[in-house]
Amino acid sequence: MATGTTNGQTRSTQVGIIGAGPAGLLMSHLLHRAGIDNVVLEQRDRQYTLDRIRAGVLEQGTVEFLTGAGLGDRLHSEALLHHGIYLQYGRERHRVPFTDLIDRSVWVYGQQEVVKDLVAALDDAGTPALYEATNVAVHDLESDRPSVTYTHDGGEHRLECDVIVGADGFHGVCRPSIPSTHLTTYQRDYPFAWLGILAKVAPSTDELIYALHEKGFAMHSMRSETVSRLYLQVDPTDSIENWSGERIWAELDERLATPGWTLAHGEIFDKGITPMRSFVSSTMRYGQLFLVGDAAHIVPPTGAKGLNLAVWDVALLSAALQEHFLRQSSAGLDAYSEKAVQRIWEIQHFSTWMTRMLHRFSSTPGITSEADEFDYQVQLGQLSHLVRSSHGMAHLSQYYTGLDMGLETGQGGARG
Ligand code: RFL
Ligand code: PHB
Repeated sequence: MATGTTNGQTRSTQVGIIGAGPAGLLMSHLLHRAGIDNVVLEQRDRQYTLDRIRAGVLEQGTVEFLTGAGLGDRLHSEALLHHGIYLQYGRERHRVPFTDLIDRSVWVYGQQEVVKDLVAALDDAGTPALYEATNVAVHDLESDRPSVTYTHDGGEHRLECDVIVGADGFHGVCRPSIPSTHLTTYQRDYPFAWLGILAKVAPSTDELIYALHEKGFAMHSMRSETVSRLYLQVDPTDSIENWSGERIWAELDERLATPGWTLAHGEIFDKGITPMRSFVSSTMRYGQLFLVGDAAHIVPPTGAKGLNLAVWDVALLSAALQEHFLRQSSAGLDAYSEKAVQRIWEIQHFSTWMTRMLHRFSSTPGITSEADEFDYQVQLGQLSHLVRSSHGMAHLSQYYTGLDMGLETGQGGARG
C-alpha cells in the first residue's frame, strides 16, 4: 500500500476525502481495504461526529454491503430486524408486510452506530480521520493533481491528491466549488419540518408506525428495546423551546392514537427540529472531484433513504476508484455520475411519494384552505386504496427495503 507522505506542510495521497460522516468514513474504509491510500479531513471534532443523531433504518442491501465490507459484527448483534411497517390514518393501523410480500426486510440501527463502527474500523487500521481541519478548500479540480488546503493545529496545510471525494454533506465546500456553468441544482423545500425526540422508554410498537393525522404526520420509530425515537410534523418556523416534554407527548398521543393502544412515555433526552428538503445536483463529478451522499442530494426523511443512498454512492464510487487505481481503467469513474444521478431520481420519487401521502400540506402556514382540505381527503383515499392493494403494498415494500444495488460488479444492473 502506498502511504501518505508529509513534506513540510504538504502531504500527498491517492484520494483526499472531505467529511467524516458515514459517506466519507465508509469511502476511506473501503479504499484502505483495497490498498488505496487516502486521507479524511473533517471540520468538526471527533466526539461531535459520533454524537450526531440522524437516520435509523438500513435497507437489506445496505446491511449486506456493510457486512461484506467487514462492518457487520455489532450490526448483526444489535440491530433490530423488521419485516414490515405500519401505515396509520383515520385512527386505524394497517401493516405493510415486506417479508410476506417480497421476501425482504430492513434493519433498525442508528446512523450513530454505523459511524461508531466505521470510526472503530479506521482506528483499527491505524488510519483515523483528521478532525478539526478548518478552512478546507479544493483546488485545480480540472488537473490530474488536484489539492486540498486546510488549517489544522494553527498551521496551513496542503494535501495533494489524484482524486478528491466530496463527502462533506449538504452545507460542505465541494459542491459549491463546481463552476455554476457545469452544474444545475434542483430543490424543493417543504412547508413543514420534523420535530424528533429520543426517549428512554421501551417502544410501544414492534415495527415503525407512519401516521397521517388531521393535525399532521407522526411517526414512532426506535433505537433499541429501551430507547424510542418519535417524530412530529411541525411548522418549519417553530422553535424547539416551544415544545415541552409534556406538549410533545400530548401531541404524539393524539396523532398516534388507535382504539385500545397506548403510547408509553419516558424521559426525553434529545429533541430537535429539522427542516425538510429535496435537493439534487445534476452532476456528481467535476474533473477529479467526485461527490457522494448529502453533498450531492437530500431526500426528505419520510422514505428513510438518505443514509442508504450515501452508502450506495460510496459503494459505486469505491468500485470505480479500485478499477482506476488497481486496474488502470477509468470506465467506472466515467460512468459514475450518470448512474448515481439516475438512481437518485428514482429514490426522490419514492421519498416525495411517501412525503406527499403522509403529511398535511398547507399552502399558507397555519391556515388550512379548501384546496388543502381537498388534498387531505385525496391522501386518505390514496392510503385506503394502498392498504387494500397487495400490488400497492409490494411496490412500497420494494422501494422501502431497497432497490437491488446491483453492486457485485460495481456496475449497477438489474433492479429488484
Ligand atoms: P453528513 O452525515 O452530513 O456528513 C458530512 C460530514 O462532512 C463534514 N463537513 C466538512 N468537513 C470538512 N470541511 C468542510 N467544509 C465540511 N463541511 C461539512 C460534516 O461535519 C460531516 O461530518 O453526510 P453523509 O456522510 O453524506 O451522510 C448522509 C446522511 O447523514 C443523511 O443522508 C441521513 O442522515 C438522512 N436521514 C436518513 N437516512 C436514512 O437512510 N434512513 C433514515 O431513517 C434517515 N432518517 C435522516 C433521517 C436525516 C434526518 N435529518 C436530521 C436530516 C432522519 C432525520 C431527522
Ligand atoms: C428514525 O428512526 O430516525 C427514522 C426511521 C424512519 C424514517 C426516518 C427516521 O423514515
